[in-house]
Amino acid sequence: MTRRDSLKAGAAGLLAMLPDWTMPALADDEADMQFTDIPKNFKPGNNPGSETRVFDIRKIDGPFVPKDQFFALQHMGQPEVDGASYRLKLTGMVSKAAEFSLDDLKKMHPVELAAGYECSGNSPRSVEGLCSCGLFKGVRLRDLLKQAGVGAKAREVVFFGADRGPQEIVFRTQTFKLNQQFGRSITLENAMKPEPLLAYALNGEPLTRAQGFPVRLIMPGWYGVCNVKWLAEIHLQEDRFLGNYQARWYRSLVGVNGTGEDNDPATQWVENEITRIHLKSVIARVRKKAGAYEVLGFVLNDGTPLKSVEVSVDNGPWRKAALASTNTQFSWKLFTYRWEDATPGEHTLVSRVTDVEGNVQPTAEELKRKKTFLQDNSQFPRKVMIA
Ligand SMILES: Nc1nc2c(c(=O)[nH]1)N[C@H]1C(S)=C(S)[C@@H](COP(=O)(O)O)O[C@H]1N2
Ligand SMILES: [Mo]
Repeated sequence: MTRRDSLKAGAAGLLAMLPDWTMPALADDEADMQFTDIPKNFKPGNNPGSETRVFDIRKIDGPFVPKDQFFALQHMGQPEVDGASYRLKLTGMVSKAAEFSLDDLKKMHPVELAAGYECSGNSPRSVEGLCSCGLFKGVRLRDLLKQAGVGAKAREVVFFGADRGPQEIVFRTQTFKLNQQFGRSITLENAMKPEPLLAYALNGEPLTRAQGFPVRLIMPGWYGVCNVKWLAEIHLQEDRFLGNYQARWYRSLVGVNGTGEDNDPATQWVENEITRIHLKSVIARVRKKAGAYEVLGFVLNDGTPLKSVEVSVDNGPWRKAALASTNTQFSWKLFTYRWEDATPGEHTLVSRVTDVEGNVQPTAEELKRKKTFLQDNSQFPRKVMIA
């Protein structure tokens, strides 16, 4: 099932979401205000018959999303991998081909890292629910590579999942449909940075099957597709890897310069890989609290420090939101805005984030030059009813 098919299956109304989602208890004078912009067919949570799980961002309750609410997405189903016989293979341009059992990995120096990420297809269409933040534990990718010894010619590190299925391979006028493993790659330079993690635990527990048991890659600050689940093999090579989910299915097509019209000779059409998360903020919840309304949201980005998050009410001036003290470089960054003068009725709220390098979250209008729907980091105006 493709990601879009599974979203469609969810939208088709495969029964209701499971009712056992824990809601944090609210104090007597607290209440969550209703969003009036949520599509009627929006079904977060576990939909029977679908392995896709959309996180309900109204339920954010702290820095980490519990494992049974953590969003889940994959292209070819969730393979069941046996932890006892599991071996992570290192192949290609390594000094010596190596295999690591789960115990081997757990004996190596462990690292804990908070990582928030989203699917590059996350957007208002799914009420921005294809994202989560968790505390991952594992070993540094570079520790493993150093242990195996990187060959002098190696430039590219390819990650294969245990999941496989038919993939379309287009060559000029021919289309082949062949059985392929899920694969993604990064450069050796990125692989040797301290961040990439081979994770075996989330929020203090072993990964679940949905999360890529027993081991997955976590690329902090990168889009979800880079975080290869059910990691089976790491292959080192000299040339670029051009697998379907690296080079074709996941890419952006954006017009730069000129007018951006299809036939404008001054516009260049640029195709890029999907790698680092584009700066985004989202309003997730509005809660009546202590005589005012608390607007809560999150930011996802590539780890660049933030300059500001601002909120505008009914097209009014931008006002500064406060960033939570629990935020870390690669976590999602929670923010709150204290809305003092809310009046009964429907209002439009929107947030905008700016980082220290001067990147500003664009409006939907400003993103119109992107032909492909991936990397929609546009400002998301929310409609909320103050009771
Ligand atoms: N092996 C494998 N890893 C995968 C995928 C996949 O289909 N197979 N899907 C990717 C995509 S598109 C996303 S958005 C993330 C989702 O991560 P999550 O399930 O932990 O939320 O997993 C990525 N890792
Ligand atoms: Mo994705």
